[in-house]
Amino acid sequence: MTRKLVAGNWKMHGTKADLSQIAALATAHPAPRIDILICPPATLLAQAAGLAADSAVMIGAQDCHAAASGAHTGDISAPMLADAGAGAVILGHSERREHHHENNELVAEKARAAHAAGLIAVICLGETLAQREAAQTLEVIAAQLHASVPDGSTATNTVIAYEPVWAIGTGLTPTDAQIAEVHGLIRSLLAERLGGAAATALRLLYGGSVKPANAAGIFAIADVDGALVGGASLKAEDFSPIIMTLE
Ligand code: G2H
Repeated sequence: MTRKLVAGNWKMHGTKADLSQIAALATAHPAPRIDILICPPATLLAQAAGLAADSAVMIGAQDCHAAASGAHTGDISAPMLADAGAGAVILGHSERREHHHENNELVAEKARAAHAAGLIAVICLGETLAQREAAQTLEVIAAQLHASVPDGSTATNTVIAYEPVWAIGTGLTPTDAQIAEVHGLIRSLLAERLGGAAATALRLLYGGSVKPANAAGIFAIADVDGALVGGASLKAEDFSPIIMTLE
């Protein structure tokens, strides 16, 4: 059976003092039965990776450029992230789609770059509240999946995170049925694209206001293989109970 994955997205939070949270997680979960990923800001990547080396905690990044190198002031490439010790990179998060105008095609290019650098691409999909209210959720997710996930994606190099935009950082979560419906759609579309075995093995995470109090319920939903956690990943005392729900 595929190992579940609990991933933490620190977003633009954290300074060197917060590296102690990663050390605490590594100590608290020396041999977890699931995979644990923490994605701190790029400034902390190398130090975090050094701290987490020889532990069960994988370190990842929150974005990468699609090119391997070049005149791109302020950007960081996938090979640079790998060089800093990252094993994964979050791509197409709704905050980047909205505030950095990233579209599906750019997300796919970045995912190709991540794969080429040996990184796991954690590709985010999600509908806005307006799209859900207009009953467009399934078509939006299908279109995002089709165009954001590049050929060459496998269960080993790719994770899909379903994050309804209206549930991010708001405290709102969809109903179990709403999550199951979207995850089921993603699984069946992946089966058409990659074949049944790969689609079954590829991890589908739910993200959006996951916290210790709702984690067990979310993990019990069909086709949910873990979570992408924002606010509740910043402190080991919050993140650890979410991990323990699956251990
Ligand atoms: C969604 C999630 C992590 P939060 O963005 O990617 O954040 O758990 O704070 O809603």
